[in-house]
Amino acid sequence: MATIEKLFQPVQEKLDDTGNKVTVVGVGQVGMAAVFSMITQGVTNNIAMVDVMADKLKGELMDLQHGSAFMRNVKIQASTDYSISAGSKICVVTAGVRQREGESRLDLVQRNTDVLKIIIPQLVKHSPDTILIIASNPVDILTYVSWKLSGLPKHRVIGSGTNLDSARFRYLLSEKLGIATTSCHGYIIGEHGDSSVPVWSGVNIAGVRLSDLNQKIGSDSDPENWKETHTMVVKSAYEVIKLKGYTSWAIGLSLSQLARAILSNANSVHAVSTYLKGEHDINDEVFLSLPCVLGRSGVCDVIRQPLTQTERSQLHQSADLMAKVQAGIKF
Ligand code: 6V0
Repeated sequence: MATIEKLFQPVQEKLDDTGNKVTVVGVGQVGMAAVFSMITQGVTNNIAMVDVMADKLKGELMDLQHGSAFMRNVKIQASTDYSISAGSKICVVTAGVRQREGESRLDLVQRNTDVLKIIIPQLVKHSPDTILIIASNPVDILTYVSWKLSGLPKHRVIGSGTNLDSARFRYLLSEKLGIATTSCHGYIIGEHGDSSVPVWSGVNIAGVRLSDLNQKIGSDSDPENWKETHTMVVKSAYEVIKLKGYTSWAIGLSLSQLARAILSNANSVHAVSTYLKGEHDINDEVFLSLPCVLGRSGVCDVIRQPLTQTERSQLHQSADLMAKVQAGIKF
């Protein structure tokens, strides 16, 4: 009798499904930061990683598996073959080319659309019930592209959007005010990146709206120049890229937070890129960020956030830009 047979008295076949499987496509800086955040924060214990680089995949897989004893019973798989993604509740897409120093996110559109043409049909084929979370840039446009390519209902295709911008904003507010980031409430909506819109009218600490204390907050005529905080958010990705070559930890944590909201059916509110037609009188089929309620089925509600005239027109400008860029995409 073999050792294994001596050890086990079989009772029934083990099930493969943990109920919380997540596939991450792209094991670059962003993908690996997302994987590491999700498995160390206990968001999932079943990760599949897909990339085109077989050696990199194997190296990352082995390195993570060697950490198994320090994790919570995580099953990790990696392959260039999408069949390992089968049965994923969430597929996070971080594959693609990233911004070079000085390159705008919009410059990446066609290059990354071509990458998605390969990836999205494979993911949907193996996990028809999945929810897609797109992180690849330009994220709002690529979320639209993924929605088109996937054929999934709009509530199941989500872009990481301004969840990261909002986190950066809250951190910078916290530095200015000397209190914890988690106690600074505020949302950046619209386009992830250069034309994002800070909703100053809603920024508050314990319900105290800063716009009630400073009516000019966020405007050019504000003598305290709070607008600078948002300018720093916009510049921050470029600065990090200049300093370390890429951004990873914050976006990895942001993706992990979104995955947790969905897998745990949290109904928590996050600024994510979602189908915008019909919201705030936007008539184009574009994806931009608004605060959304996220649960097991994806986006459940969009929060009807009151916007000032300026915030509204900034959102419309972004929507116009998205529609214009989308019109030039070759599918
Ligand atoms: P990276 O480190 O170059 O990793 C990209 C990975 O994608 C590599 O491992 C590639 O091999 C892989 N890849 C390329 N083509 C394919 C394909 N056809 N199939 C499978 N895998 C493929 O880039 P990094 O991880 O730094 O960035 C990835 C993407 O995330 C870029 O588009 C960034 O611009 C974007 N980011 C988005 C952020 C957000 O807030 N949404 C934040 C940071 C970066």
